[in-house]
Amino acid sequence: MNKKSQEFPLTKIQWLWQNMKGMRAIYIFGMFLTIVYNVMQLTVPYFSSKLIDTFLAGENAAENLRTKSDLFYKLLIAMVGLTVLRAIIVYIDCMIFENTSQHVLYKIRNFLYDKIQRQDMTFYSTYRTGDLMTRVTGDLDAVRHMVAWVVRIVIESFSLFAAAAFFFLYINWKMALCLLAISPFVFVIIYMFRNQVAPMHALLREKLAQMNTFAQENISGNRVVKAFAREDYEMEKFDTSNCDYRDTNKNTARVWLKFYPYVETIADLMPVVMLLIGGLFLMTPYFTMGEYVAFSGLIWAIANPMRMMGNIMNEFQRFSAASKKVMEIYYSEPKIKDKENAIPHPDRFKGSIEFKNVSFQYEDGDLPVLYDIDFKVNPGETVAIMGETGCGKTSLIHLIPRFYEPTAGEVLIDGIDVNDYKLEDLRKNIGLATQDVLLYSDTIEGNIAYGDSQIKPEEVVKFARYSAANDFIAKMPEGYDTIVGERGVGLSGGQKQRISLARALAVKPSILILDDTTSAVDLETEKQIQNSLNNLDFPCTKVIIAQRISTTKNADKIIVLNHGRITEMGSHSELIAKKGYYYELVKLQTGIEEL
Ligand code: DGT
Ligand code: MG
Repeated sequence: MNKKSQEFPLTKIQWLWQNMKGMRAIYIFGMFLTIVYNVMQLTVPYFSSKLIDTFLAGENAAENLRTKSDLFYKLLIAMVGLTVLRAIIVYIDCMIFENTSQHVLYKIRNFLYDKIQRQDMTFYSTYRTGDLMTRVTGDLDAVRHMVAWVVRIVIESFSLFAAAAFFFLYINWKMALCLLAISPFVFVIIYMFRNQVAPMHALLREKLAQMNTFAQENISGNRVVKAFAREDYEMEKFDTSNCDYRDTNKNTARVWLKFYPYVETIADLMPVVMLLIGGLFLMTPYFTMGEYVAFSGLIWAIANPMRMMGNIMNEFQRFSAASKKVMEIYYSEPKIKDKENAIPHPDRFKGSIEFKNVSFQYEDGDLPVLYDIDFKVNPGETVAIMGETGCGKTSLIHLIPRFYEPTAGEVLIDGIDVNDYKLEDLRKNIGLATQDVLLYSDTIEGNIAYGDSQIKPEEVVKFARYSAANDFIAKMPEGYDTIVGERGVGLSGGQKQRISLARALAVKPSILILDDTTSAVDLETEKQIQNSLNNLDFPCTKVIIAQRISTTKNADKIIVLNHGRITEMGSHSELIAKKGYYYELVKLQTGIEEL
């Protein structure tokens, strides 16, 4: 996957709109209310201008106050009433925006989580956990902020500006034009600001992801840090990253500081122009005192939106940088997915496995790790894979559940290419205990029952017995209800391996794959496990990676890998007769000089 040059089918705003499905009508209504309450802001100055001209400063003010006192009170009540009504509308409007934004946030976050869940291994080696976490938290919050706040403020600013401009033009167009002539300068400044601040937001976002990645890796790897007493070093590393983030934040703020005085000056020019030109106009009959009051009472409605422009642009750029990161995941497609014409296979597999001239190379690797692998395992048989570290054992077995696809050749199960199965059908038939055991922070029972939530407690115990885990679990104070920590903290390596084996067995797989699963258990326990594996109460083909002869010698077929190639294959006695790597290994492990 090339995450740099990804193109999205929709623009950022279109994408946001698409995710508002179901909330669009109410959101538009919210926008309408924003316009309404902003236009209503102008009513107070309108009424005050009427009051002043009729009852306070006009020619017949005293006369009017006496004869039309009811109008005076009506105007006053209207002013108060409108203010209260406006407050109610603002409240409803905020609720609509906030609600919609939470709805969008919820929807996108679930979608992203689902996307991430369904990704293939390459995805997980491309993106770091801290970076992914930043995308579903910080970045997504910037998207929410866009829906909840930025859009409202944009509409607020524009409607206020437009309404004030119309109102000014309506009461006195000459004065209005003098004031409005200043505003275009702001747009030029904001445009220049945008160009400078956009890359800063992209950078800021990268720094945050970097810092989160540091923190995440450090917290999950804290045992290593402690073992090497590297706390100070890690603190220093984090401090550098934290400083970097702080400085980038400061620099981003500084960009605005550079432009801010100009915008502020232009906004502040408004009252000056008002005083100067308004004052001159007042001496002519074209401009009344009431009009002057209306203008100066509303001058902020022109000046404030100008001031807000910088803020809005800043938020837009933040949204732009963040939404790009979110959309990258939103539109990412796993390479390994169901083929269009994948064959549904609801029945249990028989369990034959065949590798036909399989070669494999990791996408980011320089050389193939498997060459021309060719072997067959019949249903119910056990195949053992041996070979020195790094020879490709794990890579080989990862081709069976289609974690990766071979670069050449094919892997068949029951005579059908694994690529032709539906992933769910394929994987549901495979029980895998991986080399690095990962348990969830859940009860031991929950961990064993992970692959089959319908499983009965007796069965959990049965599979724990099969994997020789029942004894130590039963000795724990809370038995199967003992909560294991994140990644299985609180258990020994061998205990974790046995729980992971029980978990693999609990799905009663047609194919059981064990990647070095008994490497950390003692020989006695291992023997016990071997015994149960030979007497499972369901048909099962077993693929076992191990270094110990004791684990592999009873297998129907032993495969020895060397630098990604099969160098020896056969039963224990056949391989001994061959006097190759296996023979040497047996000698080494048993201590017998001659076999
Ligand atoms: P082990 O577990 O230490 O006994 O070693 P194996 O035999 O399980 O080795 P394996 O299959 O994990 O690795 C074979 C080679 O492939 C080795 O040179 C490392 C490389 N390799 C493993 N995983 C990846 C990966 O995700 N990406 C890349 N580029 N190379 C990998
Ligand atoms: Mg391995």
